[in-house]
Amino acid sequence: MIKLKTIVTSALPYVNNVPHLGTVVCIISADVYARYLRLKNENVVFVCGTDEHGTTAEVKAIEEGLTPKQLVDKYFKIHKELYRWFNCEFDCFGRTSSKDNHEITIDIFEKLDKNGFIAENVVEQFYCEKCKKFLADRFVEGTCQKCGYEDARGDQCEKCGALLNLNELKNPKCRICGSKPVIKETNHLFIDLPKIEPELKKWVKNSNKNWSDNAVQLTDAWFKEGLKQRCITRDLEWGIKVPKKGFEKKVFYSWFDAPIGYIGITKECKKDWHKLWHSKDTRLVQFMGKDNIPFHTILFPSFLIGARDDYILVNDLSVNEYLNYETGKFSKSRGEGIFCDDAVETGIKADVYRYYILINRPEKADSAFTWEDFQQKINNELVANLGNLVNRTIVFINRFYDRKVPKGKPELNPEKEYADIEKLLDKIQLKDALKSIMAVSKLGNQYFQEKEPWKTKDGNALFVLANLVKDLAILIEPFLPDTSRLIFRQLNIKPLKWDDLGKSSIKAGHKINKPELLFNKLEDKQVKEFKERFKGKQESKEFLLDLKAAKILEVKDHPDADKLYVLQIDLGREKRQIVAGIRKDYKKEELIGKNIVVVTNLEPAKLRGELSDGMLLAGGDKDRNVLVEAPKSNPGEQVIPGKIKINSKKISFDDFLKVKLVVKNKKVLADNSVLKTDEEEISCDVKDGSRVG
Ligand code: B3M
Ligand code: ZN
Repeated sequence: MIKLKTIVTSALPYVNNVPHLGTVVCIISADVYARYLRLKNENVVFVCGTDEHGTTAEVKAIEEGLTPKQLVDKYFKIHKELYRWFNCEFDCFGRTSSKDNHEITIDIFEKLDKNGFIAENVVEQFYCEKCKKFLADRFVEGTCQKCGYEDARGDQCEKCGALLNLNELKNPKCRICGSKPVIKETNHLFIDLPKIEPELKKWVKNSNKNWSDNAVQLTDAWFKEGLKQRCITRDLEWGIKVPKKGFEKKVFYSWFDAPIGYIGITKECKKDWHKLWHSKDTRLVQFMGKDNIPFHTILFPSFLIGARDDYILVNDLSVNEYLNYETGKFSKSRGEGIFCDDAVETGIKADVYRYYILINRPEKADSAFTWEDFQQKINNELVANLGNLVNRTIVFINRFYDRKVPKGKPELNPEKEYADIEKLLDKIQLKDALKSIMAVSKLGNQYFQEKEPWKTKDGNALFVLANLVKDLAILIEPFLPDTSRLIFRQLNIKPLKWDDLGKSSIKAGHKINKPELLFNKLEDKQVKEFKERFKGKQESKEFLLDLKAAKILEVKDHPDADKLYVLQIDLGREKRQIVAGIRKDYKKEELIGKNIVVVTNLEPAKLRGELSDGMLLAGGDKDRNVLVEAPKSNPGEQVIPGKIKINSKKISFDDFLKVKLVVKNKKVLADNSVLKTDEEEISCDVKDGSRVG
């Protein structure tokens, strides 16, 4: 008999930020399910990774002064490490920017094209004449005509949610250079969904699927509206180049190569990837957040159907709603909410976060992380129920029976409960399954109260309880893997499998280990402290200056001013000319090749006829200006004081003067925080208290 294989995927997170707790809901859910299948000795490949293309990465790269490649490398590492901390056990964790994914994306595109499912259309688009490029989605900003919000992006207004057409964005501005773009025509490629629609509809109707309600409803709604052609190309540099004549300057829309990334990532790590993705004995189970539904039920299946290459299509689809923070949304720029790196720093165990996320798993509606609720769930459920049962069972066998499990006969027979939990897990109803497991633990505690072994030293009861604790260690493994290991260690047996549920695996005379606490209570004091720590800067004071590290490339004397130099500098993504009054302080040769710090968002000005597009920072002694230097930082790297939001809009010189930059212990401070890049703290070799400007 051929054994069924299951590919479990979790939506690939964008890789432009540190993930927050809401981001891991989907990944942890997929992890629970994959672990459950492994526990049943099923053949499973759990695939996840990072979604690295698209405007989000390119825009963030500009903000951080990195190239897109540097940016995704940086965040890929962060994501990977954090998910490992959360005990997510991937079989493959890869990246959509990998060579394998490039190849498969191009292959699927060429097949779609050959089969007549790619259309070419002319569209109107913003074009920046200064940057000489078409501005994709987030590269244009302006005022939303619908609600008046001033920071709306080219494709969508974040405030009112409206999808914006070109003419609905007032005062459009190029996000790179700030100038006003023009509207120009350009050709784009579209996937011809109306042509694939009949086959797609048939598949949706006929195949045997287990989709959550929200997925079924949304997909129906799309069909009711009627499918339209959708653009799959973008004018960006970062992405998978479109292999078609006339489109050399374009890349694929990230939602084209991202779902194909599941296949690309499998190829990165599994030799038999092709068979896995083509065999009728493979079941595909996909986890995602609600905004990803149509990409997984309409678009991705259409790419695969249209390629006519016998790829498997999704069977089960599990969609979660959002997890918010306290009364609002997580926001890194406001410092609001608990992000995954913060979670690590709290010293609270990964399993405890997993428990909270899963017992509150937003399945039918959004839910919110609140510290009070977190505390309650830890103290009343983990500590008082599961932790307590395991602990007192181990303690009393240690105390009364010299660690040896006493003789006994099974008495509690929770077979029905176990069967129900299995059914729930098979249907991917993770929250209910976890609740039922906690109910089994509660049953154990009630039994304990009835038998009173602390008084009676009832050996039979302790035998029964030891085996129940063993069952709980099995049941809880997919949800709380560290806890499961810790229970098995105290029982002094190897981790068991799903099949061992209900068996009296722990025999009389077996010697167990000493007790260890599974969970710690969360105290009021801690709750107060964490709430304060993660409440965010509500007034959201942003740092006015956009400071970047820069390398001096060229120095010339100013033709009309004997105190000034005209410098050409490298800012990573761009070169600029600035004028600086440091001629009496430095020789030209001393300056060339130096890494300095430059204010990059000043309005450009002419100084005695020479353009100065930025200003270098120097600290002032009475008789000498000393450059602020960043020797270890790459040109273009952002220089910031602490964890603060950067303003990228242009400012006037008067605005600049509002920011107080001073030197203390040879370090440059803004608002009492040391300026830094990822590489170093910024210093200036002048005496304490000197102003920098
Ligand atoms: N990166 C969207 C998101 O993180 C997107 C998912 C891709 S799954 C192929 O919400
Ligand atoms: Zn521009």
